[in-house]
Amino acid sequence: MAAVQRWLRRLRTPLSSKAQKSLQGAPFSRALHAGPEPRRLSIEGNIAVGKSTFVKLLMKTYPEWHVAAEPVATWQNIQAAGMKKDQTTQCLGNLLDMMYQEPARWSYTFQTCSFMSRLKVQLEPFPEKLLQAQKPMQIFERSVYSDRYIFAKNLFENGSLSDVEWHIYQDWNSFLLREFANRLSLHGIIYLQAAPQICLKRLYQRARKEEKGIELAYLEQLHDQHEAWLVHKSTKLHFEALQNIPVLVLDVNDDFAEEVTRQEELIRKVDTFVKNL
Ligand code: UDP
Ligand code: D5M
Ligand code: MG
Repeated sequence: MAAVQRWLRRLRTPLSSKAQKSLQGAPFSRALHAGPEPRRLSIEGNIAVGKSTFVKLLMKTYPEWHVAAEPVATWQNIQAAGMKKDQTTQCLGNLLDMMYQEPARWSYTFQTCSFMSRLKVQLEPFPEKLLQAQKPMQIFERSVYSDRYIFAKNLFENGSLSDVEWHIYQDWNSFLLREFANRLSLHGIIYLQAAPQICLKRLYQRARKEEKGIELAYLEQLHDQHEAWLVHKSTKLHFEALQNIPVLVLDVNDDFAEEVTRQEELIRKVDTFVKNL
């Protein structure tokens, strides 16, 4: 009984303010990590421009870097909640397909899902190789910021999100981005830039079945959103930390997937860019 009372007393004793400060917002893995804080770099660009191909090239070049891949498979296969691990999982639907089939019905739902799934992937504990790295680097394949300032913004502007949905979205999105800023905000952005026609050609080549109805006009809208945010800097942003992030623009109109010389050229630019982050 005395032991239980001692334990309860200890639980009620407030932490020293120093201890509280050091724990606030610190993920478990970071609390154990004494080295430099990882730099967070997002790879941005239009649909099918070559982000996943480029991320593979980065991994080959910098195996010590850690990638948070875009969780497309999660969107293609929405699982019933509350299933135990050993139970056969039940697919409730392909939300990526549903959004492209009926944008006005599913775009808002898609934004909640894409945001949450990116958050989960990007907040995962750091793997050992990152904790050991001299200059740890986390690569995000797209970010919670492009969700908002490219896709959600565009879906609102083209009428797929209503005024009410856009307002509610921005409200929770701003709140959560502020809450998680110390683990999500970016130190740099690599923008893979190519003409929408080139992206459409690559999109057809990739032949993801959900995307077969995508038209050039949609890729042009997304291209303009990227240019406004990352090149002309005319997009209104709501987070101070997002205002002055260094952006490396890489022209990938020419094929790099199979071109070693082109890949070397791109990696040289990445190397210089990350040295200064
Ligand atoms: N691709 C290509 N040349 C390039 C880059 C990509 O032919 O220089 C092809 C790639 O093999 C794939 C398609 O374009 O079939 C889309 O690339 P990825 O999936 O990497 O694009 P993402 O949508 O991730 O940006
Ligand atoms: O594939 C990602 C696919 O998912 C592509 O069809 C765009 C779509 N996507 C990604 N994020 C969003 C948001 N936030 N809203 C709507 N659609 C989205 P990629 O490999 O990038 O071509
Ligand atoms: Mg991809």
